[in-house]
Amino acid sequence: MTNHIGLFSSLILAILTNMSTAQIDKKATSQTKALYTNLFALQEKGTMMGHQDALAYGLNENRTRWTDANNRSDIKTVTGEHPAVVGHDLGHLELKKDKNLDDVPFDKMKKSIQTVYEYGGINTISWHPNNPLDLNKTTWDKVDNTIPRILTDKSNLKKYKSILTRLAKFLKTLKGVNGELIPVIFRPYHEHTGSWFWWGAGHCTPDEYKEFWQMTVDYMIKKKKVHNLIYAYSTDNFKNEEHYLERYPGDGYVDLLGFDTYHRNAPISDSSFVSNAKRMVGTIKKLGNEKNKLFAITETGLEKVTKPEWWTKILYPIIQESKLSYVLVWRNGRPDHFYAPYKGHESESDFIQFYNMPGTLFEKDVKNLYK
Ligand code: BMA
Repeated sequence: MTNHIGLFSSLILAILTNMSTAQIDKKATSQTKALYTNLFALQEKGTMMGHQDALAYGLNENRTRWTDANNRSDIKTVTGEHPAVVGHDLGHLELKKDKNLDDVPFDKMKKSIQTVYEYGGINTISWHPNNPLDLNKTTWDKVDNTIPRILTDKSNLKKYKSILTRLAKFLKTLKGVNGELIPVIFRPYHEHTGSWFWWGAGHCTPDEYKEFWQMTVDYMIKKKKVHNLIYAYSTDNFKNEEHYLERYPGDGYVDLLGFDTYHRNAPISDSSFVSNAKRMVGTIKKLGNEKNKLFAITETGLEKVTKPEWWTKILYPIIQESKLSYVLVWRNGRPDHFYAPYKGHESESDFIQFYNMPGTLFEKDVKNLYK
């Protein structure tokens, strides 16, 4: 009898330990661990709104760009609140440039990251790096076999690791007012089910992609001792669960399951976009529950938001009661390339309705995630 009880309690303990240590970086800082845990609780409250480069630049009412403001975001101008999640991109950090690939100075990016952290929001970082083996080639240069060449050749591996060293250095400079590291959802090598980046499906095998991801994460955590990251795996559109997991590096290497999906050819595609997105949300939700992982729509949007009711008629049905942690729309880069409303845009009032709908979370809904 005692033996049975002993066995039973050690089994329970094993399950609980496994659950509480599901976060892949066992040495994550206390704020990063708190964020990870609190994100699961927040799933019950709703889905956070995210916007790429929200505080870096945007569009004025007359459609000119603003770039020089402090504590401004187009979503705040429209609703009174910043988005709960703000995306940033580290492309060109590997080139030792002062500005990223979209002209955001890295110093300014750091300040935005601090601002978001201070108001209680979440920062997520993607990375569109040039080719590590030929830095003159952009992220979109479709060079085959970069990944196997890094994995199998010592001098190539060295080149790659020198870039990771730079990355680690940057991530370790992200600090709050008390000197603590700011947690970040890090989302490298995204949209890898497509072939438009050098790490894409057409340019390496699934095993190579997995090994590359694992090596990268191990290097960041074990060698560089970067402990403020939550790791997001994010495909592009996918056909089914098998396709989603084809290049999945394993539960020990991923904290959050995501995917990117863009609404193109509206309005003809409206209903197929919604049904496809719902199907994919269903898949990551199922996997998230099975694997005890967070899940989110890591990028989406309709360029120029050409459908004034996009927020309540297209996006809301996709995220409603989904338990998605967040949904992030892409950047307000130019008058012909923007994904969130700005003051005076024709989808503005619909966005305000979306903001007021149950379960959409903005700046003021995300307090105390780091404790
Ligand atoms: C793309 C476009 C590009 C940009 C890139 C990285 O979707 O917005 O203009 O350079 O993302 O942010």
